Amino acid sequence: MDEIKEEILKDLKKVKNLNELKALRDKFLGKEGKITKLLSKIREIPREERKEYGKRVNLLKEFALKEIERKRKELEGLILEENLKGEWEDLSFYQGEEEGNLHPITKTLNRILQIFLFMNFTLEEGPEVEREDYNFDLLNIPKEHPARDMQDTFYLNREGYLLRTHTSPVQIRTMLKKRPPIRMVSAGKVYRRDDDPTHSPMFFQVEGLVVDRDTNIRQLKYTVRVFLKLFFGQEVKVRFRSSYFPFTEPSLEVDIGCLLCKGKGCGVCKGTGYLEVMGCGMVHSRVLKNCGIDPQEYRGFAFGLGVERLCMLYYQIPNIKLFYENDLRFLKQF
Ligand code: FA5
Repeated sequence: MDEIKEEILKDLKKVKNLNELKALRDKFLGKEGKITKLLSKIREIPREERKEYGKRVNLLKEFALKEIERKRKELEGLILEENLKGEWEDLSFYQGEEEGNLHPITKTLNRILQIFLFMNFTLEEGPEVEREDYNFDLLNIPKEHPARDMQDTFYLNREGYLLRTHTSPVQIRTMLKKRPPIRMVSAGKVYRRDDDPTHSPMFFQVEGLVVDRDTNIRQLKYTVRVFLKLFFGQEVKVRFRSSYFPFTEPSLEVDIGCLLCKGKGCGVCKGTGYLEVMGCGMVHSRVLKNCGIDPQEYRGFAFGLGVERLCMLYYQIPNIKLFYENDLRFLKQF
């Protein structure tokens, strides 16, 4: 029996496929198989040895079945592997007739962020469901400010929370979290109760903030100018006008020369030759203080722009609603 055991192991090593394995099984366990023969011999064994003999042959049979089964699994695994090699599929290979493309807002947002990352700004994130104090109070927006009115802001049922009306609360979050020098941009959706051809209840903004010891207004104007030239092209005209935001002092509004009439005056720029593209200013000392930054030691500048506005100007799109209708005739043009 020990010889048969060794023979099985030796034979199994030589088996290369399932047919050979079947032949091996027949050799030992088939009708005329070596183990089958041993089993049928049991009647010839003297009665007192029969029990021990039967036990040993059955153990041998179990051993043979187990080893054959192990080999079968091994061979099937190899076969599967072989088949898979032949059936390998390139999932990145696109066979459809139409390919998708990025939404014009996504494209514009990517371009804007690429420019700022190139200019060494880091990227920060903030939530769309925002705390009221981050969206208003810490930004020095007083309780009686019209932006805080129910007519302008989407408040949530949870006390003290709203849908952020701008990306400026990310300035607060960053200043509370990090110490200067800070040089960050943030992008995302914001919400207002606005609805007309150039205003949407949901739109995208990009926010920028720089805080350091020697930050000044010339750096702000330089940064904005460089960004707009990289975005619209070197020839674009940039103009700064004084303005008002509660969180910046002084505050500026930025206009670019109308891209349609080249500054001559047309319907789009309402005859002025210029189009407003963003707001900016030096961070108000009260905002720095609210975030635990000493305004005697540090100064900051910030800016905020509407992504739809830049996209509309860049691609000359007349109505903001076109972005959200998902009409393929529109989307396929980008
Ligand atoms: C702000 O939201 C300020 N937080 C920007 C800022 C940041 C100023 C940092 C100073 C320092 P404003 O409300 O003007 O400012 O909005 C900024 C831009 O968002 C606008 O120039 C406009 O392009 C865009 N925008 C405003 N409302 C809408 C709207 N309903 N739909 C589409 N775009 C809008």
